[in-house]
Amino acid sequence: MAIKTISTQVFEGQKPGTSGLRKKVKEFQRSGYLENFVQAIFNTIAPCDGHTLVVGGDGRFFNREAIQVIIRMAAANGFSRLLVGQGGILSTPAASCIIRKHQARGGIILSASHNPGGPDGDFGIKFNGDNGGPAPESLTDSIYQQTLSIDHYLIEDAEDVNLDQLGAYSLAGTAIEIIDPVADYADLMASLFDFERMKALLTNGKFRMCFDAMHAVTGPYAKEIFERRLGAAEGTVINGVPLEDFGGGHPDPNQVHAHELVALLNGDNPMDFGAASDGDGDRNMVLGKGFYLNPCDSLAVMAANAQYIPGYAEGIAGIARSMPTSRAADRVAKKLGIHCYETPTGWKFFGNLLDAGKITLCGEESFGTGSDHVREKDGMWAVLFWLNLIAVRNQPLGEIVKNHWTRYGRDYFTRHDYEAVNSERAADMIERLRGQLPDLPGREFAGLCIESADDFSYTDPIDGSETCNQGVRIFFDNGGRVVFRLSGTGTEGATLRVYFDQYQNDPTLLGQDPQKALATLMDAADQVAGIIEYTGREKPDVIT
Ligand code: VG1
Ligand code: CO
Repeated sequence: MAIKTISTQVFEGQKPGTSGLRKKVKEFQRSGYLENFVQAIFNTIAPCDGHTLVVGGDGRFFNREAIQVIIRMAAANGFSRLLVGQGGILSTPAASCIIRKHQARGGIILSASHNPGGPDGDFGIKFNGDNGGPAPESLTDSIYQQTLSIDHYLIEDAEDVNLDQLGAYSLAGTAIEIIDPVADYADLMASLFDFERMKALLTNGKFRMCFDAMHAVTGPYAKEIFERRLGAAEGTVINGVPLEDFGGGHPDPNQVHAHELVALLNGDNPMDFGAASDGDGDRNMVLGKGFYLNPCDSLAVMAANAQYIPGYAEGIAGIARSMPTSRAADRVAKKLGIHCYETPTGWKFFGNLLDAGKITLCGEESFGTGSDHVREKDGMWAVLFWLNLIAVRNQPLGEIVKNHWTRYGRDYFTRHDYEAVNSERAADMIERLRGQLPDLPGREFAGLCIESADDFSYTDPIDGSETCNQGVRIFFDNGGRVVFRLSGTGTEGATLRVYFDQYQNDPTLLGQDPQKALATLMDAADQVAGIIEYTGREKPDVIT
């Protein structure tokens, strides 16, 4: 075996977005494309000598090939130890857990999350640091700079490693351990939640639940935790085998894509509790009997009830939410006398706050919730939190949330996505909005008057770093808010996201359909921004 130095040429556009580098599989299959990016990571975090690296992915098409390349490159770059999930599998939160538990230098996670997989689908790669969290912008910027000047990479000339066999191998002085992807993570969950109580609920012969793993990474985790450790009936986990193309589905846990699950929680004889996760296991959708739980409400209700959960029984230090997430959590923070931070979209912005102990819980409207137990959002964790809460409060999910609204009022929220729209037109729309910002206050649209408008920027309270242009926010005099931003995870054209939220505390108006409750705000948003005109679409592609 020998280290080979391979000459390479720069690929344009290897700039990480909201969550790592995401491109079409075809792009990643270009000779040297993956290698350049991986070498750029190693150059940025050098020296690698003597360090441990965690490697795994969501099991999508190209996962195994990519892992073999990364193993050989990591060995050539001097890592002393690699921890690789069996079968190439590691959910994003499990990777975060393993990095922390084994004091690794970091981890490489292969995933395009909820984006479709398969030969014509998407692939992605992200680097997480030694705290287990996504690389901050300063690091992703350095990695990108490296990709612009790279001219060679290092790779060990060696055979493929058997990813399916647990055990230890040695490759040119690097110890390669193929590890159980689930065990450390499941143990962490057992340390946070009251498994005994949850087991009693799941085996009482009355409570019925279903977990939809959407043929993505959470299948093995859900089977171990729900069916083995918590005693739920076999078959509780559906679509539980990770498939390279997610069974042709779209592993995005929302009501549109997890329709099989939604049907089980509605209609005749609905189940009591349902949940789904995404491609890499960091998102969650939680449903009660005939009840949809909005992720913004999920964060707020969790914060208000954290004392019921063993891992959080001593109280929470603070909360953070991404800017477009509704302000429901802010109300809970106020009542608890703790701070609620507002960060840009993307989990990487929570890392410093978590590391500094400023926050315990954090969340995003995009089906992401998590805590200081790892440094990623965590789908299974969120589902277990809810199950634990239901077991302790002995109330159905819908009732817990409705009680919360009665106490705090309800922040109606919805997000409209316009996918694969013309990139230039979408950019023009946002540019025009930015240009209008100073003139918007005082103007009226659809009968609502604008109070203030800005483009969100954030100064990290821990390291002082600044992040600008994170979304146009428009605040109306009725308390409503509309946010416009372009996605940083899409791979085709542009995806425009429009977020609406509005507070309501009239007890007779807490049970409306959000699409109706927010209808006037939607009219106003279209009038201000010209959504229909710029996108050429009459209505959004996805509503969450
Ligand atoms: C989206 C979500 C964002 C989330 C990100 C990564 O980003 O809006 O809240 O953090 O995906 O989640 P964007 O830039 O497309 O809006 V995941 O589960 O795809 O890693
Ligand atoms: Co994800």
